[in-house]
Amino acid sequence: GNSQLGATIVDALDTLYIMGLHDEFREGQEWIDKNLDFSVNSEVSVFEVNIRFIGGLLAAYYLSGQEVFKIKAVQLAGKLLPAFNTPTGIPWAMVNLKSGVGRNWGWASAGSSILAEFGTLHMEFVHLSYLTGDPVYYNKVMHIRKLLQKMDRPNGLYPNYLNPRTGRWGQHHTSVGGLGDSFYEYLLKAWLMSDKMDTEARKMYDDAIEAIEKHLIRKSNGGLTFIGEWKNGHLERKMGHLTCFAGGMFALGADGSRDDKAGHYLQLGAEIAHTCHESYDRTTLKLGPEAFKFDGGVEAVAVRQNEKYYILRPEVIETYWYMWRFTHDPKYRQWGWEATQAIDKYCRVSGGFSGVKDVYSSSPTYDDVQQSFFLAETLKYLYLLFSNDDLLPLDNWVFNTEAHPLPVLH
Ligand code: DMJ
Repeated sequence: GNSQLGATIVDALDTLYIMGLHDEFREGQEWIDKNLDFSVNSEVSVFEVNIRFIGGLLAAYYLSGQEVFKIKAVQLAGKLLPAFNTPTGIPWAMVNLKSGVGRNWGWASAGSSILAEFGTLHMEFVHLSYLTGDPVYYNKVMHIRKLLQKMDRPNGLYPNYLNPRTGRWGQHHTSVGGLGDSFYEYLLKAWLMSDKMDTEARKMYDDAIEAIEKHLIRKSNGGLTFIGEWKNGHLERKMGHLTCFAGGMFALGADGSRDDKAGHYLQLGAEIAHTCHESYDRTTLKLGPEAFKFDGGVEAVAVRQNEKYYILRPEVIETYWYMWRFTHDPKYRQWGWEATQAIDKYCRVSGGFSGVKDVYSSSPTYDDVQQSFFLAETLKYLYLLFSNDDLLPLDNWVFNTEAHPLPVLH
């Protein structure tokens, strides 16, 4: 949005808390108490506000017990509710926080909402209903789920686009990276967060992953397992940095998988982690590109200039951390340390950290942006990778897609 909403402060709060930086945490809390105000005439992304602000505030509340975070999260959620006023109940991508008017991105297929956006509200909204006793949030996300369950899926795959007016799919594109990613993640995490009671979510996850494995996951000539993008019946042999989170997801979902294929999914997670590590290792800066190909002799390397950037994204480190938790193979700490050193060497600037425009260039230029997920996710996952397993054990905590830990609801 165009307002000063303090995304970095909110997104970083729980990282500060987990790292024991309590003075900085208190400063953040004070700022939020005095300045965080959602009655602004600003159009925001429902998804981004949910995962970064509501997720960040809820995690800060659960970790610290400070009421102000809960109050602000609930106020903000109220401002997002008008986005659900569509003919189908599938929310608009954007909403004006003051007027409540919603709309979709101009670039999305046939006026559609995006799967990874309307499908990444479940964890936070279930917690909002739990904390307030008001079922309105729960009902909104369960309505989305029911609607999705009723729809036909081409080849068993969920397309990235769904029109909120007609309830019909847009283009038949499927991705485990951008536009699709966290929808699959939240199916699995809805089950985990419910203490494994929400078996409907687990079934949807298992069905989706089976179709993805069949149609999107391949091995390159050089033996690298990759997840491609499905475009109208054709597989594009390209994988995004965003897709690399799936290694961790497969490992997290291994336990409880259908037909007891736990070993298979842990192995798949390890293969994705390896491929994503290769995408880092094959660059000059040892930082991964935004997207990389497996085509015509090219393996795990970006081809187009506009896919060579690294914007401090967390997904590869996230997967290293999950793989570390489940296997304790020291290579994951080694790979995490390589990434840490590269970030410190090439992304550190006087005012913080910056994205770089070309990971294959020995003299990189900066994009001059420190994304809020750098503090929320990248540094948190690195910190956890080098911490003991009893810091936020996965039996008790489920991380939202922005790495904000929410407790399992027993
Ligand atoms: C984050 O905001 C979240 O992880 C989201 O699910 C995907 N993109 C960014 C980080 O790359």
